[in-house]
Amino acid sequence: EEKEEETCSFTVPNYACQRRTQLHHHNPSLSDALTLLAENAELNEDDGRAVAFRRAAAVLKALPAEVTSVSQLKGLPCLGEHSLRVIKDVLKDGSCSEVETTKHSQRFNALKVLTGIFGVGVKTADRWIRDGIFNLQQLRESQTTLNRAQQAGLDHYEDLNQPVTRADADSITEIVQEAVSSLFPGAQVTLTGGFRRGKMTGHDVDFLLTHPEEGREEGLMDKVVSWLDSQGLLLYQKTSRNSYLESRDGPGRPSSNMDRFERCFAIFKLSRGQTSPPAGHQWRAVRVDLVVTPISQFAFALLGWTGSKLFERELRRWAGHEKAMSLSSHALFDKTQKRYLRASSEEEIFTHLGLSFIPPSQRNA
Ligand code: TTP
Ligand code: MN
Ligand code: MN
Ligand code: MN
Repeated sequence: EEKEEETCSFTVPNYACQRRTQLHHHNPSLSDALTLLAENAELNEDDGRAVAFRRAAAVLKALPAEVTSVSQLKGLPCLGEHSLRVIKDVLKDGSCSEVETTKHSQRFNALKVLTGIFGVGVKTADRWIRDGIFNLQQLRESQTTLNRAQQAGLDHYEDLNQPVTRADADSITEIVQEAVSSLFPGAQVTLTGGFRRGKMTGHDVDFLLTHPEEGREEGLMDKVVSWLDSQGLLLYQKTSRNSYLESRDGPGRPSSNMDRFERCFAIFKLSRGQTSPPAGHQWRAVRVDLVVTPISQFAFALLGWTGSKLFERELRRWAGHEKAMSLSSHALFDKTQKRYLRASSEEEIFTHLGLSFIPPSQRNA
């Protein structure tokens, strides 16, 4: 018989962008279980289900104490029937059969390995699986044609699936900083992504480049990339130019969360001294994202590129549903006033949105 537990119930606001979510929290086993199911849904292109699990995981990350009984969760937002069932199982048995089955399924593991190759998305991975390719060896032995990105991804698979450390990120920051300040005096380099949120490891290193005088950022990317290349620091790079002005959807109506800045997806070659390469190696490969923004859009780009991905999604949902505004990494449009709201800092954007400022280290939803 169940004894009436002493229930201290939690309260949590609805949107992740209203909450402070630290990297370390009290419910990792619950959030891990839900995150795995979210990942599986993403790998199967079930975005609705993926977001539902991500939101549920984020609520658990925001709780001020460890959950010991589902009764404590009564009234909390974003916890659907399915998520609650998973939580109940993990609380009772320490694991959930759906999670365990997924974790060990051939399809999940094949999708994980194949999409773990830089340049390979879920559609490609799914097609390969249907052709009987489940792992790297089978891919290498098959006659599959790879594009340049995928070939680089496969060549550097081991390195790129090793976590990038904070020391690596600092080392790359120095390199990029040196390149930018010698080529473009006055231009600024800002570390974004997970490292700006205080993560100790990441899958890549993300940078925003800008110049304090509007327009002076033009040409920055080409120069920096050419210099890096001439120094033998690039194993791969693909630069896309800024398509913001010509885009038909416009800043107020972004068609997706992909932005239109000039950007470079790169694979850096870090030598000993710049990193600790694996035993017996002289260097290691590291993924780096470089993004150039005009200073007028910098605050929006910084907010958009700091993440987490769920935090970003929730900011846009809040803007749209609660404020009749449209937020992108370029701008904030007020649909009621029919005008763009300017901002030169993240704090101003939160103010425009009617939200308390959440610092980067507390955006780990
Ligand atoms: P990521 O580098 O994918 O994620 P991360 O830095 O949070 O985590 P990791 O340690 O695994 O690298 O993306 C960083 C942020 O950039 C994320 O919030 C989403 C945002 N972003 C865009 O705004 N536009 C884009 O086109 C891409 C690819 C990312
Ligand atoms: Mn990143
Ligand atoms: Mn990532
Ligand atoms: Mn990135």
